[in-house]
Order: sequence, then structure tokens, then C-alpha cells
Amino acid sequence: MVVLWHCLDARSFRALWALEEIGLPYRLEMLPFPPRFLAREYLAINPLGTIPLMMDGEIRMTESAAICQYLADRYAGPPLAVGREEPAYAAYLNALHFGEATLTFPQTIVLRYGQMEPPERRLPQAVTDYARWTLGRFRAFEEMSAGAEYACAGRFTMADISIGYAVMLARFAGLADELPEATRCYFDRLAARPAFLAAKAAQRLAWDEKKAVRAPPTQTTT
Ligand SMILES: N[C@@H](CCC(=O)N[C@@H](CS)C(=O)NCC(=O)O)C(=O)O
Repeated sequence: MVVLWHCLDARSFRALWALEEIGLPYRLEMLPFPPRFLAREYLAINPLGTIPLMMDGEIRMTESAAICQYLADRYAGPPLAVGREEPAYAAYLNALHFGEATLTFPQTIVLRYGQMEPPERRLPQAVTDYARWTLGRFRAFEEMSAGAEYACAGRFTMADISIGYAVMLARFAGLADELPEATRCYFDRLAARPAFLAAKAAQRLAWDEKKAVRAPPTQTTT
């Protein structure tokens, strides 16, 4: 069975959403964020300390877009994957990796130096600059996709999971209102998918169960 190490709404959400789209059985291993500091034992199985980590038997992967590509190729094929023989194959690969490498990367600076670091280590100038850079990239995506319903191939594919997650993160980064209109509609369409909602519910349930297991027994006062 596929095992996915995951933190709530982190990049590993791409893999979780992909598993739900395919309907493949999986086991979720929830971690507190960031595991590098809050779950040091995780470093023994992933020295990078990052999530996702996905294991499928002997196979071990740590890149969220690559995991989506692998799962679709191995367990689903088209329509979730775009086949090599299809005209949109190159556009599919490009969009799949664009979602992580181009749209997600600059947001990590916005999140880290705007929300995650303690106040004395925050960098407002970096946040402003990288937020502007991120939004410029979303505007370019909007122009490139010219209002198309999906990123490529005229249908929902793993590329939409990759890009859709980048939009989801931009919302967490506080950029929701500044995203281009068509990008906001694109995300609303993706977020209404049953598999997206199932992934959200699965992570919440797994996290609540983990917290319940780790919580100390309730004290009764005398
Ligand atoms: N390119 C990788 C990035 C993985 C990554 O940096 N994940 C973040 C969470 S969204 C993480 O684990 N950060 C914690 C850390 O670096 O310690 C991917 O797409 O999976």
C-alpha cells in the first residue's frame, strides 16, 4: 500500500489529492510542521526533513509534482495523465512542473518571512518583493492559459493538482484577493471536486486522530 507522510495543507497535499482522484488505497502518516524541528525522528526516514515522502513498496519519492506524475502513470493513465502520444504531452509535463518550480517556490519566502518566523526575524521587504513576483507569475499563467478551464489537454489532469495547489498556497499566503480573476475561478472549480474535498477531509480526520492518540489523559480536579 502507498504510504504518504504529510503535514496539513503542505505540498504533500498534492500527493494526497492525486491519491483521492485515482481512488488508490493509502495510509497517511501525519506530522507536525515543520517536521525537521517538531518530529526529529522523521529525519531517520527522510534526511531532507521535507514533506511529502511517499513510499510505494521499494519506491521512495520526495517531490510532490513527480509523485503526481508517478501515481498517474503507474495507476491511472489518461485522462488523469496525458499520454506521450497525445499532442498535449509536453504542455502537460510543463504545467505539472511549472506548478511547483515556478508558482510555488517564490511563495515560500512570503510565507516564511511573513508568517512563520518569529516577529524579530520577519522581513517585510522580502515579503513584499516575493509576493509581487509570485503575483506576476500568476498573471503570466493567466495570459498563457487564456481563460481555459484546465491547465492543458482540455481536461482535468495531474497538472491541475500541481497548479491548483500553488493557488491554494497563495491563498494561505494572504494573496487571495490579488490573484487574477480567472485564476480564482479556476481554483473554485478545482476545490469543488469530490477528490479535493475527500483529501481535505482525510487529512483533518488523520490529524485529529493523531492528536487524540498523543493527547495526555484528561485530568479531573478534586
Ligand atoms: N519541491 C519539493 C519541496 C518540498 C518542501 O520543501 N516541502 C515543505 C512543505 S510545503 C517542507 O517540508 N518544509 C519544511 C522544511 O523544509 O523543513 C516538493 O514539491 O515536494
